Amino acid sequence: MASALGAVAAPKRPLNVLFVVSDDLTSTALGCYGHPLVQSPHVDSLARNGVRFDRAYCQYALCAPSRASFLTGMRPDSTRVLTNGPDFREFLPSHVTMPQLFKNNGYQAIREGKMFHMGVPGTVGTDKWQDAVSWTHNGSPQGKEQNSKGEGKNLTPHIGPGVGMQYVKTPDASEQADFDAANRAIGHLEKHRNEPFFLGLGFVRPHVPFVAPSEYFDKYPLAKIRLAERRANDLDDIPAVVARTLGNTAGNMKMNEDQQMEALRAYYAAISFMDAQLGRVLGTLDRLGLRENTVIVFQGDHGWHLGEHTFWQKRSLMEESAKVPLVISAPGRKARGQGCRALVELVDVYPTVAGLCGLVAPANLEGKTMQPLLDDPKRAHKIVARTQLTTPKVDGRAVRTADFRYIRWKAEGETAEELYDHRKDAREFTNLVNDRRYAAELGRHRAMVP
Ligand SMILES: [Ca+2]
Repeated sequence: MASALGAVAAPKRPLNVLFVVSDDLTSTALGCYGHPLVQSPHVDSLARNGVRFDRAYCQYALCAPSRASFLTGMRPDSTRVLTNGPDFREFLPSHVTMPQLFKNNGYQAIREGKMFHMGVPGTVGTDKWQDAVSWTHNGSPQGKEQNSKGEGKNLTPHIGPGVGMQYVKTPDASEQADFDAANRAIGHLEKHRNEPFFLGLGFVRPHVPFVAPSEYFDKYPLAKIRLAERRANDLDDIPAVVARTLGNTAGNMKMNEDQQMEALRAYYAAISFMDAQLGRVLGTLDRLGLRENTVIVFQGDHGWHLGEHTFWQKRSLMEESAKVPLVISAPGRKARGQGCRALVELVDVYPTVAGLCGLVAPANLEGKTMQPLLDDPKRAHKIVARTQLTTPKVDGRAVRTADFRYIRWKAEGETAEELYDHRKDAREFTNLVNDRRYAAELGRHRAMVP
């Protein structure tokens, strides 16, 4: 009997989700995060329509463990995926993943591209690790990767595909997995526009090999590219275990400064190409009138060093490797075009997306919803963000608090520590662990590491 209260409210349309992950993308190389050169207009436009998280951290600074974590909503110690080999189902056979929760609630749960781990370039185009039970559609677009036609070079000829700093300027986009992934995503949006969907769209760029059409390289003249700020003796206070963990990605990967600038140009080109594919998908959402009914998440899987401390790529516990780009644009939320300084973790994404769509997430998730930050980005959220690198030989654990980064390494019976004061040393040049003035902060941070 609704007549006394007027018209019965129309049933609320369920919100859709567009969940986009870009592989090996660091926030430091995006326009909306302040990079002076990189052109990322579509990520930037998403940030103008939502909240840009300025202090978002991955839980593991490597692809498979990080993805297993944020897609299950569990920390790496719980998923037990600590390398690029295992499938999380070995350890969590009945856990409900983020896409699976949507599938179980009647959504089309569509995957195109790399969501769970996919070796790049080795297993691009395969379904290995993609957890078929999580999806109603499981798509793995293929790409020619380093075998694409065009002019290419490996700036690190002693290192092969997957880690080597190899690039290809290709004449067109047609052979690329990300181009095909966007085409397929557009097709899914057109087909499923009238039913609820969770569309997981995984771009493999800017992961090496840096393959992009030539026009994206042309956006970045070498004369405009700047190397990371470096300081004499910076490495003297970094524990030796760090270089061992990085392996062949330390020591500038043996690239000279000219080669490093070429590497940066190729990385930026790969970002702008990926961004253009994102733009095609966002344009389709607008064309179909789906934007007002779709939660959009854009994120990386971990950070990436661009030569800071002579390090490249990931697998460190420094700020550039732990911090990720994260932008959330959600219908009806109050904050628009704001940056959020609260500490957040990728493990928080699953409960946030589920909550925004009114779904009840599993009780054992280990993150905390960020929904309040989408209305008021100045709210507090967490006092600590955790990142780990815990292999059988090395146990590395980092905590990021409002003002500090603390890292504890245990390897071969030895313990080493790092403490950086972000109030005066955002680039983490000076390890304060032996500075007596910081004894109290050191003790406070030590107590946060299990
Ligand atoms: Ca240093």
